[in-house]
Amino acid sequence: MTERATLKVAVIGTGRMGADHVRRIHDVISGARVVAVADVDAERAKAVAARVDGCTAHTDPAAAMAAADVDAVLIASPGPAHEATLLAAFERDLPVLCEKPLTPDAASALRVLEAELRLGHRRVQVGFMRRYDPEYAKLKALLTTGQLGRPLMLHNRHRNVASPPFFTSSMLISDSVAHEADATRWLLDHEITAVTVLRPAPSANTPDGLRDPQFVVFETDGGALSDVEIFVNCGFGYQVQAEVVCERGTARIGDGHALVTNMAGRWGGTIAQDFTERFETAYDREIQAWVDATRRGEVTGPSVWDGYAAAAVCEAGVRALDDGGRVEVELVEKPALYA
Ligand code: NAD
Ligand code: ISE
Repeated sequence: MTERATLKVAVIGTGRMGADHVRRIHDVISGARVVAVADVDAERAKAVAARVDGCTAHTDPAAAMAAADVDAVLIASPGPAHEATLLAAFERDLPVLCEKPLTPDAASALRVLEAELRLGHRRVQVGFMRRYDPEYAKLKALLTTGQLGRPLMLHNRHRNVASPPFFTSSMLISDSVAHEADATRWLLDHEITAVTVLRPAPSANTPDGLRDPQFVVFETDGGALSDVEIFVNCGFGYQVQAEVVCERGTARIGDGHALVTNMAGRWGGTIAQDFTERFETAYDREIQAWVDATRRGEVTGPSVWDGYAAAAVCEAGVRALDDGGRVEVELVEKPALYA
């Protein structure tokens, strides 16, 4: 198989993640360079482009994709903007790394899926980067051996220090719990069939009107339960933990015990403060895997089907949050392209 020369990437959205991915492609990983960026905020695009030799800045994603020599696209704009950019990338049949969520709701995710089906081949890796985190990967490998027996329950904790000002109660599910929707499907190899959302009285440290924390329960078609504590204003740190309970044992990740100190009658360690710190290795491995696969002419990793399934789960979750009770997840039949 012939491997393509250096991949020339257009990065769409140069906010927190987009700028970090530009840095990663430039300074950390191999096989790619950024040749164009786009952001509706022209100054932001220019500032990021200025850090990379020969990189052009645009306000229109389509113009960045049409820039000289672009042969792949990394989308890091907010979720509601992903559909239009994905469809524009499909018009050029460009390989795409699309940050999670694929789109914020099931109908738009299904439109993207149908558009990729019309292309007739996979083009998109969705940015569910926990699959590339060394701890999650070890947990997945252990479950795949079958040594622990059938998974019965998965307990997830997802805590952020503070939510950004634009965060809404439904975004706790569609933007944050989207990760656990994917992690549950991937770790257990089950589809999620129903969602229930419970919530305690909001924390006093939560911005007015935000329903935070929430407790989400997924039921799966393999008869397992997966629960998620989502708490985006916990104040003390960025924590993502998971414990799987199986017929013959349990396994747990995310305790962050890399360094434990003993001093002056106390023991302890530090807690990461944001996702760029906790998941730095996962992002590096995710983007390197995308570049390597694209240069081989392949598409690997989380697919548009995974993005659509997570969107459908989150949509059911948002309905469960708003209306109460248990909401079933509705999925179309899985197309053969994603078998
Ligand atoms: P951000 O607000 O910091 O940056 C988004 C940028 O996109 C902004 O500069 C904004 O001006 C720009 N933008 C908005 N609409 C646009 C459009 N139509 N075309 C081009 N640019 C546009 O947000 P962020 O935190 O960087 O999040 C970006 C994406 O990354 C989201 O999908 C988010 O869910 C995802 N994300 C993933 C992780 C993870 O752990 N995998 C963490 C944070 C964010
Ligand atoms: C953000 O978009 C992410 O993806 C982070 O990983 C997550 O922890 C956070 O809650 C989301 O808002």
